[in-house]
Amino acid sequence: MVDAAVKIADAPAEERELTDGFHLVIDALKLNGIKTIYGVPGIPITDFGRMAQASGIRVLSFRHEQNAGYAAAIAGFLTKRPGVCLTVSAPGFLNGLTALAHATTNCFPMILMSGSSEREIVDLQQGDYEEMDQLAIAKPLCKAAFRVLHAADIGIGFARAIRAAVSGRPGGVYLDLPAKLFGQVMDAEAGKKSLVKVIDPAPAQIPAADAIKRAFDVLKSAKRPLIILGKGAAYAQADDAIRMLVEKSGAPFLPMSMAKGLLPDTHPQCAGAARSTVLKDSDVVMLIGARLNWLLSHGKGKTWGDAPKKFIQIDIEPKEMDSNVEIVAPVVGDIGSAVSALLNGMGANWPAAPADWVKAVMSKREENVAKMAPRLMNNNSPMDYHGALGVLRTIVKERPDAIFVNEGANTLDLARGVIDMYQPRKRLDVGTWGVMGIGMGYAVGAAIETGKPVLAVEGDSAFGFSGMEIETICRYKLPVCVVIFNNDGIYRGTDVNNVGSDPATTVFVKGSRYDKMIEAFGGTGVNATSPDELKRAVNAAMDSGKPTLINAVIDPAAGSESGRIGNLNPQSKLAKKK
Ligand SMILES: Cc1ncc(C[n+]2csc(CCOP(=O)(O)OP(=O)(O)O)c2C)c(N)n1
Ligand SMILES: [Mg+2]
Repeated sequence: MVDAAVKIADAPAEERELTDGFHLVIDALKLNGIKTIYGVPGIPITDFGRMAQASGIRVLSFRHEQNAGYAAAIAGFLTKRPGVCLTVSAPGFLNGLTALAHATTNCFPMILMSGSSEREIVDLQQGDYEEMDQLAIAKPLCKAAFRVLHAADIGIGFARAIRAAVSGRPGGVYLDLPAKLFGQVMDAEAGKKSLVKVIDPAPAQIPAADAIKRAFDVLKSAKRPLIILGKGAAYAQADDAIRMLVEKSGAPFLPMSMAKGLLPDTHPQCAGAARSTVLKDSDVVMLIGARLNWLLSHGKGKTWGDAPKKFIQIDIEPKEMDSNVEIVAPVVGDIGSAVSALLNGMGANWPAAPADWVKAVMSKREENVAKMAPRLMNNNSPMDYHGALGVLRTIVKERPDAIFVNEGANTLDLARGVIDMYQPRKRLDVGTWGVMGIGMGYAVGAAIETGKPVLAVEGDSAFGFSGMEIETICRYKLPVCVVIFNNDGIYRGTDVNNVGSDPATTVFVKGSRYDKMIEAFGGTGVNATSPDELKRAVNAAMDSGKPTLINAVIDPAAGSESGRIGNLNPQSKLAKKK
């Protein structure tokens, strides 16, 4: 029987049991194992949220849909099931849409489920409450978009949405739920039959045998092999097979940001601290769930050196191949299946990567690590990035289980380099777009989905995009410790506007005390001015599991423009005005 079936007072004599759109949506979600919804209530989905909560689904209410959307997006990454975001029509939908586009760009499965206004009025553009043709607007920004007009189609609508989100290359799906749908009544038995439990939503995609052989031949020919792990490899949850493949190959590996920890950054083959060397000097590069986009300089140019390269690429999406440079050994398939096929084929006598190459990479790595070490031990006050990150690095080492959320410019780039990760899917950050604003949404999503403590290290600008969600964190009593690297601004807090009295465009109120914000909601606020203070405060927060916000005072002059990617800023050829 449908859980939520009701007997309606004016039912015909035989007292048919009835259900409606509200309950069918709930039943469709539950049938498919979706246990959590992230959203913001309002017309026409307030009652739906209440009923979903009453039915046992966890419904987390945010202060802004974008943050709920980011929580859903990261839930998708962490669980391989679509994270669900629920919004009201027009403005709520638009607020959630950025996160849906972000999920699609990052290949995270997510469903944005928005209430919408009366179709007849919207389509005639007669000015309905929150009128907007949401389906048309969502379509180009996600993997698939559907609208359900009839209660009897809810089952199929959700089946299509779930399958579209998780199968093949995962991504965002929009599901348009008009207000009228929720109240539509139908026979409970027919309603139950109309629901679909999606069977094998993300079927394995086995790579072709000749593609695997081609990959072997190329890999075998390598004198200086390199394996690059992308967040697709982390998503795949094929951790053991990936580790075995890397170890069997003996090749240095380079983890992209969110693939850090798939193998520990301290692993003897990790080339994270010798990135420029391995990119330049390698001759065969095997990409596993990593794309040759801007983050890898499109696989060409100065970063990649002059020596010819051969690329092997493992990706589920055939269109990814040759997107930037020629891929001599494309392996199209899901990462788990592809890596297993490679591993099986390698057999017992696979020759390890040439020792001189591995040694050269490792000595470069040691040199770079040694160069960095003293900077991480300084106890300056105000802190510089390295002093602050030095203590956080130790804390993460001691608490490898915790989720590490990270955004900002310098705060991001330097933390990525300094902080070693030890377990898969523990580092969550700005992703493909380098977007600011994921912080608190990711923190909530990660805490809810994993039950693990979260340490979010945020630039003061980055934090501002989602800062109001510290109320959400306090309300749900989540074990989240937010550390704000407060350097009084975007990149630096030292810019001066020489014309007029307005502050420069990149600076904020000097000496802001972000820690006081969380106290308004009953959380713990700490102002930390030295690495020692920071260490004490973070350890106390992680031990207590209580919502905490630490204002880490960073020297406003310490950062650099745009962190590590200042080269992407266009330059004016005209002389700067005095
Ligand atoms: C949505 C969005 N808006 C704007 C930007 C441009 N942007 C890149 S980094 C950044 C903030 C950097 O400052 P902060 O977070 O304080 O880090 P810091 O470099 O100061 O450590 C901004 C606004 C962006 N990446 N995403
Ligand atoms: Mg800053």
